[in-house]
Amino acid sequence: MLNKTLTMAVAIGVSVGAGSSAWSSALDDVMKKRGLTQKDLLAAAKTYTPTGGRDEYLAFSSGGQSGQVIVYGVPSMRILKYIGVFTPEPWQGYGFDDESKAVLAQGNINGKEIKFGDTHHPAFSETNGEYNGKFLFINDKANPRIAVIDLHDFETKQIVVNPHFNNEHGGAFVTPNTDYILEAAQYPAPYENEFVPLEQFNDRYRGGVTYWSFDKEKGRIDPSQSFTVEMPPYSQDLSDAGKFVSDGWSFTNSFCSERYVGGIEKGRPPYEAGCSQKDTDFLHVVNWKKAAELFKAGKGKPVNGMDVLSMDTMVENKAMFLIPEPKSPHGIDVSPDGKYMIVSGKLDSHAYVYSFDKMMTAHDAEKYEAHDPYGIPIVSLKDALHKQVAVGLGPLHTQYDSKPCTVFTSIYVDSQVTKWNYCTGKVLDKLSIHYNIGHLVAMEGDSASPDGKYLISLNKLAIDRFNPVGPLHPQNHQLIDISGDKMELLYDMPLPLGEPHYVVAIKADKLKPAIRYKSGWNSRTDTRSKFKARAGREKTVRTCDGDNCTVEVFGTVIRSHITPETIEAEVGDKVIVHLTNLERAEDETHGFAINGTNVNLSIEPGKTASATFIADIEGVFPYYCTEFCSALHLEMEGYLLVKPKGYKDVEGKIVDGTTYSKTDYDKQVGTNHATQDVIDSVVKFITERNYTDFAPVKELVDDAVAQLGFASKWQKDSEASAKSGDYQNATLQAGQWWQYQVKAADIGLRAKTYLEEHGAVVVK
Ligand code: CUK
Ligand code: CUA
Repeated sequence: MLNKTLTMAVAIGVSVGAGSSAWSSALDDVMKKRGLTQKDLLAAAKTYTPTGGRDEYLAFSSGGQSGQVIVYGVPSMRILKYIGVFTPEPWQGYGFDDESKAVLAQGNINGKEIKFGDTHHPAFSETNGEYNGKFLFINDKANPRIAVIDLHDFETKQIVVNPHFNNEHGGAFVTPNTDYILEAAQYPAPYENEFVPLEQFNDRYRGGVTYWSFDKEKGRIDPSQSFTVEMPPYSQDLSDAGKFVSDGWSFTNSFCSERYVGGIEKGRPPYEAGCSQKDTDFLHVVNWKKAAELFKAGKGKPVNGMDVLSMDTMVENKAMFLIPEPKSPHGIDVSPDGKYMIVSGKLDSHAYVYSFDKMMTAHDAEKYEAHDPYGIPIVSLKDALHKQVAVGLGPLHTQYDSKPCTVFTSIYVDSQVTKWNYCTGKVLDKLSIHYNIGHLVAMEGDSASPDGKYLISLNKLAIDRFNPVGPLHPQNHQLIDISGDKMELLYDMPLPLGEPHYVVAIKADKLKPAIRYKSGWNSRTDTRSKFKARAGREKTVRTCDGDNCTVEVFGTVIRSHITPETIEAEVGDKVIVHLTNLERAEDETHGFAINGTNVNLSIEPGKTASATFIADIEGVFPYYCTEFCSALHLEMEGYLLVKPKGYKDVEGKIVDGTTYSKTDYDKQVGTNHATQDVIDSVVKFITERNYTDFAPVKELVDDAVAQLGFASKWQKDSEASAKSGDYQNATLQAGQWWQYQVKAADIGLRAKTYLEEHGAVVVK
């Protein structure tokens, strides 16, 4: 088989080489044929990642309306994973296995299953303001929720529903040591779950920020230690937490501080007009450390099971004040040293740089210009402002460079990125992007020590950048080189999965994802599964309580079979299938799918996953492995037999479609011995070399040894059958013996190739 493949490859190679459209090996020629310039080649060289190469950064993008997270590498811009978060993701079995259905069910609202999410802002867990690579948090704007993703396996572990808000936008933002995850409301609504007429908007509708307490030991949000700070019914928008000098404070901006209520159908001018009349809105400055103390001292009032700190309590304790900010502000981004906060107004052409020092001087001296209608003191813009810089029309978000005082601001209306200096207020460079940039992300660009290097522009419109695929266009993420004085556009990447808003990018070597699970692992709760099965101990149990019967399967999967190979039930039975993947080998995931049942599992090495369904119609339902895991993957199959109620099994036994004689047996055994010779030669090649110096090879060798162990078990069985003259079983058992040899050979060859490519040396 190997030879055949080789011959084919050579044949293809020859025909390509001989064709008239062949690429020349001369670079000039390729450039000419593809119409590329020197500049293009340089850009390509900066992003191109050769086969087997790795990226320096991993970017985690919100998946917008898909409710997911998209992971891609930088600078290659290769997509590596979609993480199912608020919505089912079939490839990962997320929302299909019982274990992940339980995670999604945590996100039910008023008992109702919510089928989508609108993810906006991912945030890494931090230690002293630095990304620590342990967790990722992301919000759902449509249904105010926050999810916790463990970066150990890139799976969603928890979803919490905000008990006070009916909508949110300003999540998820973390405090510098991940004590709290911030989630700010967007469209004001009453906290209580009841109807309150719009006429009572000013009195009863509220905004706010929820501070979700994160239990770092457990890796989960602890709602019992979380609280909400009540805010006026302005539309709170994004937030950021202070760090270093400003640690303990958080900043949340808002629009529509006009508190305008639309109603175009009743002749009122629309929200759009009413929410943009004033020249300024408000930045909310909150002392969250103080708020946490107040909460712990019992100063909150429970609403829907979680405490709220009222505006009065916050003001009395000097824990909250406001500062005017430019018209319809959007992003707020705290500088790496925590000294400055940059805010941009969508309807202004300036970025505003606030000085933490200045605002605190005014606040400490109680030097306020006024109070808002809710009694919250207002520090004047003048008393808090460090600089106001004209950056372009419609500035939104800002990211920090590794160079001091240098930032990049997205300019939505002008479709540009502006690079500027927030210490001096000088604009340094502008770059056109395509088109209408929203957020932007620099490498570790919102941490305490940004890396610079690359910037990605997350554009709202792609228009003409890609081959047309119908009226709905992909999003366009543009990679920009920011290592020099001038920004240089390198690459366009289409992202076809919802509208990503924000992306965070982390140095890849900070992540240490697992290769396999501990055996029998429930990955969604990170505990040993009660339903773990061991090889040889698989069982199926049918129990009845009156007329209600349950068939429960404790099975296993391993190349290339599912145990059990037959599941029998009667119509109406509840069927629960638990499968444990016995593999230890890297990337040996098995799937499990059954016709007409929505059963679809992804079972990575070590994992135990379960599916529960009602066998509601009688019939024959093949099941199979959905991952092409081995040469005999297609044979990784079985039958669910759903019999009529009270069905009596037919007499007789299964008649084999083909019968085998001693000749067949001898032929199979001959093949097996020849195969063993190949294996022996590979084993010799490996063991003569310093293979133990190569961790991946050691793992492959362990796997191969396990396969050979199975082979010798079947060899013994087949020899015993032959001895008793049962050539039918002897031949089939010899076939199974050979299957394991083939797996061992396959793994051995992979190890051999690895050693050849990585310069292993002969040691004996
Ligand atoms: S938002 Cu979309 S561009 Cu939801 Cu952070 Cu600013
Ligand atoms: Cu397991 Cu295919």
